[in-house]
Amino acid sequence: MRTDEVKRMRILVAGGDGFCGWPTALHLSKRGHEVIIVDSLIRRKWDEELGTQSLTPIATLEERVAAWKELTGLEIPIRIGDLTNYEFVESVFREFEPDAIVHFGEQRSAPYSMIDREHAVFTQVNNVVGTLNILFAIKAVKLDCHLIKLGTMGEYGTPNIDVEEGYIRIRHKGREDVLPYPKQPFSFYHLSKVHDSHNIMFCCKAWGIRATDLNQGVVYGLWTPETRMDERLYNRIDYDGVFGTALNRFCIQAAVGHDLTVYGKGGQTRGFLDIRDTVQCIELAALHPAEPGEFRVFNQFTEQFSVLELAQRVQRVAAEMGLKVNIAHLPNPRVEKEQHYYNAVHTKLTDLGLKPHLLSDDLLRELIETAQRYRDRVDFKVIAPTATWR
Ligand code: NAD
Ligand code: USQ
Repeated sequence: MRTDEVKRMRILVAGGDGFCGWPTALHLSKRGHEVIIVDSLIRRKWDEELGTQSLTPIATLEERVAAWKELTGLEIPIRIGDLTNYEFVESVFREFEPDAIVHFGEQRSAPYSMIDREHAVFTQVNNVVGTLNILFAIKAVKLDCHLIKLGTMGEYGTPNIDVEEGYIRIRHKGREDVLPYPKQPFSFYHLSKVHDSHNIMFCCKAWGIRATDLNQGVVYGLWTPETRMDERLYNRIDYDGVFGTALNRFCIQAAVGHDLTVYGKGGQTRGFLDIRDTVQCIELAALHPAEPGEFRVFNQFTEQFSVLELAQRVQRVAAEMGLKVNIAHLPNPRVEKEQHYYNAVHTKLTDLGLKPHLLSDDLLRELIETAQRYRDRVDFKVIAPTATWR
């Protein structure tokens, strides 16, 4: 589809101040959609709680959207509020009447959810109640609004058979059915996504809601064409032991001379994707909505890697840049398989037209260079993992 042929939609981006939500909101706005951001700004408070900050300096949400307007003439209204407050969610729905809601607005760190009972309960209440409120607001205000929900590949765990896209055909005692793929999530956070999936599936069946569950892999990278336009549009990138994710952490560690923190053997294999593909996938899902009553599941990642493979690749690229980097095998703070079979299907987004940005040495080099530029903002004390699963 050419840019000038794109259907203009009203899209509500919940969690639009976060790592995936901010670049997505800008991309959708640039592509001509009418975008509104809803966020409670709680992610910025978790940084304060954990004594950390984004590697890159980030402007306030108000400064971000003002800069966007100044640079492009495009307006992105913002509404600050908590998705667990139903009156707030319904009022935003009544005001904006979205064609689609992209729901990024959850607590997304597995380690954060494993800190203690309080953080586990908070994560599940925040995520499950927020999603339920969105489902009820869709039912009350605009039943044909397409819910595009960020799920996670971690809902499936690492079974010893191929992971299918949401559903699996099972033959049992001479009968056959297509059933939701079995879930073996890795943490209380990943469990919250499973609970969400079940609630959404039920509402699709009961009320005829249309929904797409995007089981996203680990996102890496930082820059999109829009976020690099101006310092006030910079995206956040996490490197700490609670919110930082594997590949981004390794690049930042390489830049500041910290050993690469591989947990255990490092054979843990996951699906990964570039942040530029996250924004592309969201737009593809929005332009091709699920049918009324359909609970559609896409596996949103582009390549599989083991953690050790990624650490070795970062080590090689860093060496080419003249940086000597060691790989440390830390005792694994998590309970997970460190060597296992993994093969996950991911064809549905490609069928819709996804043109993936596969992992390149150039991207790793650029991430390492970005981290070198902001090395003064890196606090070595927050790099080690602190939350344990046991
Ligand atoms: P993030 O923490 O950077 O952003 C989430 C945003 O949601 C934050 O701005 C936060 O303030 C907001 N938020 C959280 N709870 C809220 C609430 N109750 N009300 C209003 N706003 C709330 O996370 P991210 O990395 O951008 O992830 C976005 C989504 O994508 C999450 O649902 C996450 O589970 C999913 N996801 C992320 C990754 C990844 O690697 N980052 C991978 C797979 C899936
Ligand atoms: N790991 C290391 N060293 C590190 C960090 C992580 O070895 O320094 C390992 C972990 O043990 C795990 C794997 O790398 O085996 C992935 O961990 P991660 O922290 O990069 O990602 P994860 O906890 O799975 O969570 C992230 C996002 C989450 C999203 C998920 C997608 O924070 O929101 O849902 O990726 S997925 O992994 O597909 O479930």
